[in-house]
Parts: sequence; C-alpha cells; structure tokens
Amino acid sequence: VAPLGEVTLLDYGAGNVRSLENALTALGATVRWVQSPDDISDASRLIFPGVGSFGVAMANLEARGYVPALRAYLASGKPFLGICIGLQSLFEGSDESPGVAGLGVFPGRVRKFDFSGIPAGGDGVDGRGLSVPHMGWNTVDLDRPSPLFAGGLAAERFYYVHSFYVPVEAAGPGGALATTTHGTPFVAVLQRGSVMATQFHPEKSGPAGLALLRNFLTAPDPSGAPPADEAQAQSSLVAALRAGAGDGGGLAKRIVACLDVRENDAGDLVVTKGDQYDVREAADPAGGGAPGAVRNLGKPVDLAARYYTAGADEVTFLNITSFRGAPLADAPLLAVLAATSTRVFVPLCIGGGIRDYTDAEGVSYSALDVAARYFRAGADKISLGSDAVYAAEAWYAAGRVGDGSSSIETISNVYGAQAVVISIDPRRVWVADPADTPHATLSPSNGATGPAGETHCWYQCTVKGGREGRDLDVVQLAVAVTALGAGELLVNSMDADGQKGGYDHDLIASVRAAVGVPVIASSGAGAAEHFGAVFDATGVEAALAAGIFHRGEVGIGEVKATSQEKGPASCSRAA
Ligand code: 1PR
Repeated sequence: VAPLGEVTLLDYGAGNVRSLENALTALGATVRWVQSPDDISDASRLIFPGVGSFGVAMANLEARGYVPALRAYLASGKPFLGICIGLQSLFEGSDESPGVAGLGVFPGRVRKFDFSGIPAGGDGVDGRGLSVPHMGWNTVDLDRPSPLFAGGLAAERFYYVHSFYVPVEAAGPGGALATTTHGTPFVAVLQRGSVMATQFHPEKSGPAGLALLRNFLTAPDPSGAPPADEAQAQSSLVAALRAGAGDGGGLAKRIVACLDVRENDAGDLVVTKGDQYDVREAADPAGGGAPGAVRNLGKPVDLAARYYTAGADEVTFLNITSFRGAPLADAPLLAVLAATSTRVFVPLCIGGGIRDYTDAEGVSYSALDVAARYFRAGADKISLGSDAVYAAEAWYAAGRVGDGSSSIETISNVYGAQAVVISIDPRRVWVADPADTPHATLSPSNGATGPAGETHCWYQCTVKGGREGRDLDVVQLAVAVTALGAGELLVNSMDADGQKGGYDHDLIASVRAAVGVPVIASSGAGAAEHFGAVFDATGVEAALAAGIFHRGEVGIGEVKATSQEKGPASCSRAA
C-alpha cells in the first residue's frame, strides 16, 4: 500500500474507534491520535469519529479542554471530517441530550426520528413501516460534484446507524452536500468550506467507504471543486440516478453472515454450526467428521474475511459456550475481533457471555466492562442472549420498569441503543387450545401441527443456548428489551436452526409487529429464495444465515442477486 501521509484522529476513549484507525491504516495512512489540545492545532487533516451520545461526546471534549482548539481548527481552513456524532456535534444542540450545547458551527438542532403518531405524509414525513434506529446501507443524493465522491461513489450505498438526524434546512443553503431520506430527508454529508462531515460511517461502508476516506486523504483540496472531467462524470451520474437509473435507492435489506464460535475437543477455536443447536456430529456423520466431535467449519477470522469479500453487509460472532466459566478468558474472542477488524470493514457484532461475572481469581466484571472490551477490540454492536431474558423477567416483576442496572440499560446508556442487539433463542411450544397457556398463541400459517395434532403454538424464550426454557414468550421479551433500551432484535429459532427449510415467518412476523426497532431474521435459510421470502412476508430489515454459507451451498453474491431481482426493497450493497 502506497503511503498516504498523516491524519490525526480525535478520540476520547469511548466506543469503537479502532475500526477507523484500521481502515485508515489499511489505506496506507499514518494515524496520529489527539492527546492534547496542541495535537488538534498541529493537525493537517483531522477526523472526528464522534462516538456515544451527543452529550457524552460534548462532555468528553469539554473535560479534555479540546473545545477551543477544535473551534480554532474548524475555522482554520484545514480539512476536517466529522463522522456520525462528529457531524451532529457541529450543531447547537440535539434532542438526544437536551440542555447540552454543541459546538454551534452550524445554527440548527439535531432531531430524533420519531414515526410514532405521525400521519403518513404529514410534514413531509412518512414513517410507515420504518424502524428506528435508521440502520443499514442507504444511498446518497449528491447536491453537487465533490472530490469526496470521486470515482463513481455517488452511486454507492453507505452504512448508517443513528436515531437522530440533521434536518436539511439546519445545514443552511448549500450546507448539505448530500441528503438521504428515512421517512424524512436529512443531511447525509455536510460541507461548509473545509468542514465536511458524514452521517454514515465510511469506515464501516466496505470498499465504497474506504474509497471515500482515500479521497479525503488524497484530494489536494477535498472541499474544493473536482477536476472538470470528474465533475462532469458525477453530474451525469447524479442526473441518471434521479431519472431512475440503478435500483431506485433507499435503505437496503441487510444480509448477515453468522459465525457460531467455540473450542473443539482439541482446544482450537473453530466456527461450528448446529442442527437445532446440537453442534456435535451424529453417530454416523454425513460430512466425514468424527462421530460426536464438534463440527469444524473453519477459522473465525478467515471465514469473516471471506464473507466480507463476498459482500456480507454485516458479520456476527456468537460465543456459544459462554454460559460456562469466564467468557472473556474461555474463548479468546477479543483477539478474533481485533484481527477481524483489520480486514473486515462492515459492522461487526459479537454475542455470548456478556453479563456480570466473577472469574476464578475472584476478579469481578460487569456486563458493561465485558462489552467495553469488545467495543475497544473492534465490535460495533454486542448481542445479549440469556441476560436479556433475565432483564425482561425483572422488568415485568418490577411492574414494567427498569432500575437502570441491567446489562441492556447500562450498555445502551453509554454506547447507544444501536449498539445493543438482543439474540433470542425461542422454541415452539404446541398447545391444543389457546386457553391452555397464558402466552400469546398463533396458528401456523403453513398449516403445520404439533406431534399430537395440536393446532396452536407459542414461542418460548430460552437461556444458556437453549438449554433452559423460561416462562416468557418472544413478544413479551421483545416489548421488555426495547423498553429497556435495546436497538435491534436477532430472532433465531431452535426448531428451524440448521434445517434449511426457510425462516419461521410466523415467529419473525410476531416479533416484528411488536417493536419499532430493526429485526434480523435468523435460522433455517436453505436457499437464496428464502431471504426474499422472509423480507416479503415479515418486513424485517435483515436476514442472517450460517450453515449454507459455511458449507458453500449458497454464496452471499447469489443471495444478493436473487434478492435484487425482486426490486429496490430487497436490494443490498454490491459485493
Ligand atoms: O446467552 O448472552 O451468553 O449468548 C449466547 C449466544 O450463543 C446466543 O446468541 C445464542 O443464540 C448462541 N448459541 C448458544 N448455543 C448455540 C448453539 O447453537 N448450540 N447458537 C447458539 C445459536 C443460532 C444462530 C445460527 C442461526 C442460523 N445458533 O446463531 O447462526 O440459527 O443458522 P442456519 O442458517 O444454519 O439455520 P448469551
């Protein structure tokens, strides 16, 4: 990689900034971290990847005495790139943190996406069926040619994850270099003079995001006008997109690759895969493994990198034996994450073992401590399984209130709802008559019946990787965990896992209907068509698969090609 010179990163020790450093390093840049206000003044190119909430970002800038130096830098004419909160903090204030003053470089206020109670189409807002956070790969509508988007980037999708947005008018005339719409139009890229900022995360936007960062680093003046031929090419591209070329734009459905990770009997960390959660080979294994051995489908980092190259929109690791002992020590997933984030530039989620625990030496860790280590190692989101079930039970027991101490609340408060995924492991419980259970039942839409001819079922939450059922159904869980601050739900199915018969649409639709956050369908994918089918039937924002990808039976590219034939709503980022 040719050297790209030096870039200074403004970090204050919260959240996942390692990904940005890794992306810049992969491009050949030398990264310098701000450690004092003088480092800001001395920078020649500064990137501010604001993390956490608006209030946390401003408090950290104030506490470190960075605000005067940052204001001076922003007025200096030297290139500045803000990312996400790094964009929002340029404004006067935010609905996210009432009473906290922003940098005020722009006069407006940051608003919350709120689609509850808004009549469709009223005030230019149409939030029908839209979830919050706005999470995933969305297009940009470029206002004018810019060196940042050189190389055809105006036609690409970028990765967004945010619940708050800058209204287009707040940026002032010409302030929005690009806009995007999620129910309401908002500023996707801001520019005034040398001050530029993206609402999306270029460091998580795959090859397109890396190309944008490269443009920021290499353009002689990234805020100026591009050369005439490039300006002409961008204008033509934007005109063609507005005239209906491409897939029509908008938020794409995400395709997620999932890697269940554990140690095999030889002590090696492997990607494995169960049939209805049983990850050991049968007595007479079809694939040639040893009878009773943990199925070994590959090495975690290599498989994740392969799926990134193939076009995965997101990669999830689940430490599936985390209910044992000391999760951080048992399975060295910190090292897996750190290595993966040097090669994979899409969002990484990690789950398994995120809970309060005490290790053999008597050292206690809170769920927040465990999560913090994962974020610092390169995770963008963490997922909670068993602990979320316990938190939901406590929420109901306390009269539908949280006391602030659950893992969901503590992690969501510091890192934001978008960083907290709940991984649900439900199993179907058949009943002859809905009156036989206090739980919400349904009658399977495909006409399936139970072993004794039962016509109704409910979906029971389990803990410890499905080993223990609880007196809580999935809809109850979904309601409780989103009230506590979870920002996304991953809906597995113990019945459909590894069966390749397609997703359980009834289960997934019931969860989707209960919440306003994004939902990921999981378990049962056996063919490319299953993805489009679950999007159509349930309206979920993402679909995850494991076995078919690991065994090479269906490629991510094939899934995307099949989904794209179904039109814009099913499109995903290009591989
Ligand atoms: O309870 O917070 O420590 O988290 C434990 C995590 O480990 C949970 O997210 C739980 O789902 C996961 N887990 C535990 N045991 C297993 C197992 O398989 N024995 N894996 C397990 C869950 C289901 C999905 C799978 C999809 C798609 N596996 O992860 O990837 O079903 O598979 P398919 O496409 O092959 O059908 P905590």
